[in-house]
Amino acid sequence: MRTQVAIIGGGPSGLLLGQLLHRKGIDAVILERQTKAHVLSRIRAGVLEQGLVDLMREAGVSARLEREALLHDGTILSYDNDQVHIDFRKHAGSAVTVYGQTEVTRDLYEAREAAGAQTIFQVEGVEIHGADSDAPYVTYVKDGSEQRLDCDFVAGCDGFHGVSRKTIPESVRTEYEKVYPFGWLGILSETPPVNHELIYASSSRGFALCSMRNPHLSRYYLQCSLSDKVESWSDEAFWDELRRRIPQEAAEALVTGPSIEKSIAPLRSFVTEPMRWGRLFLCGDAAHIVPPTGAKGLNSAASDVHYLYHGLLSHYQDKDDEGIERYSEKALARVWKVERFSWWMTSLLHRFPEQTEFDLKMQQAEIAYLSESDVAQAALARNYVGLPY
Ligand code: FAS
Ligand code: PHB
Repeated sequence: MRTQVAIIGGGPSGLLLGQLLHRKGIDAVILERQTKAHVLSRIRAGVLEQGLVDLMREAGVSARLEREALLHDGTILSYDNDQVHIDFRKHAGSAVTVYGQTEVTRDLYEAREAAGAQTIFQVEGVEIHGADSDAPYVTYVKDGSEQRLDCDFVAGCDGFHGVSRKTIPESVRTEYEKVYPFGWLGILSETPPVNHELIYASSSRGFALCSMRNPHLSRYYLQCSLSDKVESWSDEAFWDELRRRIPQEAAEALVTGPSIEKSIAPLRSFVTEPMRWGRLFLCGDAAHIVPPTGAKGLNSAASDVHYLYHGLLSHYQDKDDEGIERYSEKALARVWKVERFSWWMTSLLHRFPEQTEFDLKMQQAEIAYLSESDVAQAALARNYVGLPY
């Protein structure tokens, strides 16, 4: 089998790239390890930058998003009972869009199927060959038999645990990592959100986040120990702890209900350089990971897709290779700014096991400065709504 672009991974990165390429008549085959149902069962990101919304529109898959998504003009940061509202419109001239990653993925799968573009599910043993040659190809096993996919380029959109990053020789790769000494316990509940905007809450007991998917579906997170197990957290224990960490007014307004999803995610900052090796291009979580505090995981995958899509388009339409030659440089320039913002938000709002009294004073001073400084609020707002591509 042959295609122009072999895409490894049918998550949001691979699907969005595939749909954008398809709209320009560039053929791409997606190889996905799981079933579609498994991919759609994942509960992950909830906040979209305008850049991702624009890409969804360019991909022709924004109709439901534009009907159903919520627009948020700001967010609240709280520190025990002190609160500061960050006004995105005032400081960054933009809003953010609240629409779950699950729905983004669903819309992209629906469009891909309607277009008759090929996605091969439940592939095993994917291997990328000749990425540093002019004739790369991918082998994989499907239903027990070895297959080969010849291509012009390979897009490694297979997430943190995929094979693409490891295809780049260790002698070529440099990896940067920071593992945080805590995780996030997240639940989804069919209850009305506690507030019309998100609340990022820092308290002496740890961090909490009040988010949502729609007016009837709420998403909450608690900072938890890495030794915590989901099964050791009853719904009641979760709600009680959440009340202790969010501002009193919100705690009193909180509507609780049974969780319909509950999971613990570890937090890390991670970047691999370069994001390109020959005709292999890494996109999204395959190349970088951020702690979700800045709502940047999915959104930084989107900016990678933007750079790679335009690079491939110029190659095929104009025989101009500057975009693909500079892909890694351009993608990483934005990735590192996103890594910094996500690390900063995480460091500001979480409690760290080895934190000293001085460290706590630094957090309090940062929040105090934020609450009184338009400049500081503008810096946070502009990073949160999304830096330019
Ligand atoms: P993904 O990991 O989503 O997709 C990669 C795909 O490749 C998967 O479908 C996988 O099955 C497939 N794959 C892997 N190996 C393969 C192989 N060898 N062959 C074929 N296919 C293979 N971001 C936020 O902004 N906010 C959040 O709250 C948030 N919560 C998260 C919670 C968890 C548990 C995780 C893991 C991530 C979270 N993220 C969050 C980040 C998340 O949204 C990612 O940034 C986003 O999924 C990135 O999309 P992809 O790059 O497509 O990677
Ligand atoms: C979510 O709704 O899942 C969400 C929102 C904002 C974040 C992280 C997660 O920073």
